[in-house]
Amino acid sequence: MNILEAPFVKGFIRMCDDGFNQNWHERNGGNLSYRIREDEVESIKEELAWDKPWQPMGTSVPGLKGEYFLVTGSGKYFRNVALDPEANICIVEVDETGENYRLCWGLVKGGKPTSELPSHLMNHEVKKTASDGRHRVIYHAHPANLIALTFVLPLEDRVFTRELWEMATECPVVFPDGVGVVGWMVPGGREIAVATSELMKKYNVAIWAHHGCFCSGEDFDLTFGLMHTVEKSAEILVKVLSMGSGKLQTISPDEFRALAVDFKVTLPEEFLYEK
Ligand code: 2HA
Ligand code: ZN
Repeated sequence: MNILEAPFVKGFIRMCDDGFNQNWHERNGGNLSYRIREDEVESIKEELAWDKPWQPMGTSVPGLKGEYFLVTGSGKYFRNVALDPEANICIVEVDETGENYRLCWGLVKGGKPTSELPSHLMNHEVKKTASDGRHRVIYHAHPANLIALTFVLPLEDRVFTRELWEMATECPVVFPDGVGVVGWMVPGGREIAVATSELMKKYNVAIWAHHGCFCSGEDFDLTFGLMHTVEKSAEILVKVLSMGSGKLQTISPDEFRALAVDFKVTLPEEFLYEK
């Protein structure tokens, strides 16, 4: 099969376009990765090449040995992915030690996989285990309202989770585990990857203070939808805070508990504290 005709590649490209159209990907901001299923790798095998050298990935992910990933390129623009996928995205294979990768397809005009490869792969490794293999998508974006909140809310999981839940009734249903927050750190390296993947053991959403957000999910719809829901909620909170009078009413802890029963989700009590 032509790689560009493969449904997972089409879904990946559409998600890049959707993210750009949300204004989450200025310039080269953000990155996306997909852990390719074995049958999907099989379906495009004629178009892959294994002649490129192995390169150190800057971290170790033994849980992903032998896996293939579709990822955006470092310095590439989401805006250009749909116009010229072969030049802006790539497929990489992880070696048997889980410490090196090689380029098997794409980036035909040169380049490397995303600068956030360590965070993507460490998140994939954690999520593969935590979800019994179901999670395949890791998405990093720069949504403005969520970033704005990291300047005015305490950088605590319990505060971000509760405030975002209160802003839209669907939120606790869409992210019942809550959201994690990483304080400001230098992006692109192993240290921020370790901190993020630690949060991903518990959450599907990790916010990077003054930078952006990582989401994990089973497929493109769920992962894009998660980012979209979190950012919509952040937008409402920014509006509420901007109106100046504060909240006159909101959703109470007991109302969240009632919602959890009807929608069959478990909401951890740590987020239902009295204020
Ligand atoms: O430029 O978003 O975090 C890509 C990024 C780095
Ligand atoms: Zn970023």
